Amino acid sequence: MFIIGELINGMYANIGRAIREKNKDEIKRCAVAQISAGADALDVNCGPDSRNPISDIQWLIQVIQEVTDKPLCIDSSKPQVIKSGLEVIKNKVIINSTTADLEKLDILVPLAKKYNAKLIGLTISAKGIPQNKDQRLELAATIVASCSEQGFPIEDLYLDPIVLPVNVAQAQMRDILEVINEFKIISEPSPKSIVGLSNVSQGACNRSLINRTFLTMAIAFGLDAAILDPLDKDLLDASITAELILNKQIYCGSYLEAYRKLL
Ligand code: THG
Repeated sequence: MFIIGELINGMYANIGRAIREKNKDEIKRCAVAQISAGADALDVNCGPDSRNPISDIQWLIQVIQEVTDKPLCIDSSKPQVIKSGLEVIKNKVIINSTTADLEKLDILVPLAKKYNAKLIGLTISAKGIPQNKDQRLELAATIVASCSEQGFPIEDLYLDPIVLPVNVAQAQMRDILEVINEFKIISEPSPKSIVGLSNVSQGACNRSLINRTFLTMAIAFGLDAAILDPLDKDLLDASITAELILNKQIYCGSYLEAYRKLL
């Protein structure tokens, strides 16, 4: 499982404040803590309240690059913000994200090619969030087709079914899990899959339990990557154990410690 730490997001009060006050230490602490806990990459999102996302994203990326050379996942719905982030990137990069809208695909796929970036494609369009599996697959196919036409390598594309909160979209959870598996048969080579895990428990109680149960199930359906809270130790333990059960890790008495040493 490729783990992208979600905590550098202006949606969190401490990060929102650090961005406003240009408090580098708070951002650096958050970056190092997530990587020490096992994150393979870090999501970077200015949050909905940033008044200057174009300069804030550059500041965040530059500060984070002072403490790590892990890949950064530039998270914005605005292509200009992603473009601005790419201008200062030194680490490997994941573009988060394009939708299935052609206006976005025509800007973001060439940018991903230019910067040798991986690309996250949300199965969503200007028409809104799909309500069933067929609509999700149709949008996924649109994204895959655009990437192929523009010569972007499909194995660098991560399709995201958009995880909805279980307390408002309970009836869609099974579709979301099943489509993760079905993304793989859209093309050869297969696109990869990713979810924003914490969405599933927004507004619910027992958040950590809901997150790790969903993650375990999604791993069984072939999930490749997740944006999640790497400081949730039970969550990472569940992820490692799910991979053990699927025979992706070798069992030994202290497999959790052994696997963590490899992180
Ligand atoms: N797919 C992709 N990218 C994404 C998402 C996705 N990026 C953003 C988001 N979804 C993933 N990141 C988060 C980060 C935090 C939370 C959920 C998803 C979260 N935050 C608390 C809340 O809203 O309750 C905030 C708590 C606080 O304020 O302290 O749950 O799906 N590609």
